[in-house]
Amino acid sequence: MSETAIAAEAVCANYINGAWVASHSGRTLERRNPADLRDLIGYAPLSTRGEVQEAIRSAARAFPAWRSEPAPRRGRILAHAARRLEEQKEDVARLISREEGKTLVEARGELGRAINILEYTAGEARRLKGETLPSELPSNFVYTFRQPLGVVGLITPWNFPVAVPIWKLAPALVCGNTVVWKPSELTPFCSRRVTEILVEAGLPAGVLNMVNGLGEEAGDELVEHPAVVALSFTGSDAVGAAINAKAARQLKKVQLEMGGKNPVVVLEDADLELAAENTVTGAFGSAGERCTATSRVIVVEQVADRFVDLVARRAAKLRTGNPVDSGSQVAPLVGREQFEKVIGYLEIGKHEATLVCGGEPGSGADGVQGFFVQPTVFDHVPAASRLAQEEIFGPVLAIIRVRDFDEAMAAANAVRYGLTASIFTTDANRVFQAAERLECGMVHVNSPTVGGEAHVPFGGIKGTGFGERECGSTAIEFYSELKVVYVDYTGRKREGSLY
Ligand code: UN1
Repeated sequence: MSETAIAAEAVCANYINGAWVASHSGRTLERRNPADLRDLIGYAPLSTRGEVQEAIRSAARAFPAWRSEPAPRRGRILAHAARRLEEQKEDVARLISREEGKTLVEARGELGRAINILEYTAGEARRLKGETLPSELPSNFVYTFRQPLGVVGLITPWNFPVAVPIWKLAPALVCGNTVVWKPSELTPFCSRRVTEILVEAGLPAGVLNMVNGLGEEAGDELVEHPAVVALSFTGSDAVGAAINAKAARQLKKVQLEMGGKNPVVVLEDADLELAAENTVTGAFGSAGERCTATSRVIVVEQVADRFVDLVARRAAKLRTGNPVDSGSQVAPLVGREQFEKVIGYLEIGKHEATLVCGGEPGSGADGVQGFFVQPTVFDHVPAASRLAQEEIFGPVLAIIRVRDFDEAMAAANAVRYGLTASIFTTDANRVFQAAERLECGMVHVNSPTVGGEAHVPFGGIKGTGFGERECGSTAIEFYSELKVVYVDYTGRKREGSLY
């Protein structure tokens, strides 16, 4: 279809200065249901830098009034948004499934998390606290309090098109910042819905601006524009590093949440059934398209054959298929680019390791064409191979065999990422030793590598994370500035001095 033939209403609008406005770039990206390529959803506009600048100006104008709004009132808007999202939950879950491809069950899970974040952050509005400190000086009162940063730029991915934007937007807004949000161009209809819900909940014009577009154009304008004082980004480490390098020149505050190569460590004393069950959940849930997905298993040789067998049996039973059907357990990948990348890794894996199951594209309902990949397990994966080192973001699991606990810790840490790790063991000492030694931001014991909660900080170290953690109390720290105030109430010239 030529660009001119696209009906205007099929293209998502941007939301700038309290109004839905069509992009005038004349460029769009087509979005089809990844489970059924016959289903055309619509188009994302690829907005220009000028349109992003307009959104930034709108956010800057709205800032003085929004920062003066009492925080509990800002929080109430988030509480309204939580209720709206709850009311629309089933409908939004279907939209996520259709546009991003995850199963309906997974989409409902994502929305449950988004609602929790809105509720939690609404409560945080009443707890934006500072501290009081004693001074060495007589009759001096010292206190700290938090202030907003200004206009913040948010750049979000497609794999959690509602929850991740909300976990950035909610704390940014509650702290009194105004926002320009550049969502992924692959999920424009979910982004539109998130914006609608927040706006209908009562956000004043200009406080939230949403501009669709490409990272290298619309996103880059946010990174480079001097009026944007802070950036929060979730996506690949290559893009994150580039954002940070540019933002550093203007000393912008930056928060990056990037890739993962998360291991499950299975020791000889583990409950192997439990370990296999949780490995499969972590590796193949959301088709492996989450930064916390399990992509490596590090298993001690003594139990490796038994463990691999248990995993393979479970993986072989999982069915790909239409994500809205309750019988489908493995969702399609989000789009062609991701699909081709993952298929490429299947070929790499066949050369580097031993294929245990899967290894081919999967099929949709009744042979409908979609971006399905069979859940795939490779065994005897060399620790330095590409399969063991690179983030695949698909339903592909690499099994690495080691001799003992020490070797397991070394293998777990021998990647450039550090988001999550799980350990399966019944030895309490090993649990605490592993918690200390694993180089990552989040450790799970006898449970999958995925998942988190609204009030718990989320993020990683090494090539995964930069800046404060998202969610929980650390999100408030990122989106606000701490100010220290000294009040001398002696009413006379200071006696003594401070150094
Ligand atoms: C989770 O597994 O807890 O992009 C959610 C991502 C993450 C969200 C993961 N930021 O996959």
